[in-house]
Amino acid sequence: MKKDFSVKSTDALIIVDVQNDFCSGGALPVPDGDQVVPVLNDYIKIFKKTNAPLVATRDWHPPNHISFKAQGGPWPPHCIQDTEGAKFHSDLKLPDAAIIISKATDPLKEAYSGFDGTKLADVLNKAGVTRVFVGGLATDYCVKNTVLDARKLGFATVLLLDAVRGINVKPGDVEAAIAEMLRNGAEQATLDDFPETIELPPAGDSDTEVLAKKPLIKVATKKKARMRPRGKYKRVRTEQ
Ligand code: VGL
Ligand code: ZN
Repeated sequence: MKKDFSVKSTDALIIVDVQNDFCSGGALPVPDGDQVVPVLNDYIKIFKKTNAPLVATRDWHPPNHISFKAQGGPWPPHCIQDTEGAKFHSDLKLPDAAIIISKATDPLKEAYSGFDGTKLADVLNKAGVTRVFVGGLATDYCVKNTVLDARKLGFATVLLLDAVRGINVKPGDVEAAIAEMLRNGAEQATLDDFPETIELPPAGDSDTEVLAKKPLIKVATKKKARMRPRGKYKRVRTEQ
């Protein structure tokens, strides 16, 4: 059955860690991490039409964080508070009203989930949110842990498959992460599951600009056709 994820005011969009250090040229680049930016900008447009809260999480480490190699952790230093690498990708069109959640700020504690040690659950509950849509970086770390916590906390949870990319430290990690999220009750969606997509004005990137003179409906159709081959994501079968 065709899915229909009409956005309601009880929904929230959670954009996970779309920061310079996780994008090309950054300290811990996620392969093709930048590719989530235009897709997330489309989701942002959809969510701005409702009064649904829009949350952006950020990895916000002190310089001596336990996850860094010098402290015995697995990662190179990344997303250090108030550095260029910790800033959101400059093309991400975060609205002024976006709620920024900083996480993994305790030097002695790793925190991959946006809910871990933050006020995120409180913020969502106070806003009356019952369903969250999650995209960003990285599928196999912070996206996965944020989605699993959202499920544990009782939120209906939708993984935005075209707006996530993963690290794949081991081949298959991303696929396993997606399977684990779905097994725990997350649903999956892509832009074409949103009825609002058809009304979106063309995105600002170069190939859609060429198409901008044609009718809007054509732009939406063309965009959809191009998204599947370009993305590395793969649909995972679930029981219908
Ligand atoms: C992340 C590795 C280390 C993430 C954060 O945002 O997924 N991954 N710190
Ligand atoms: Zn980190």
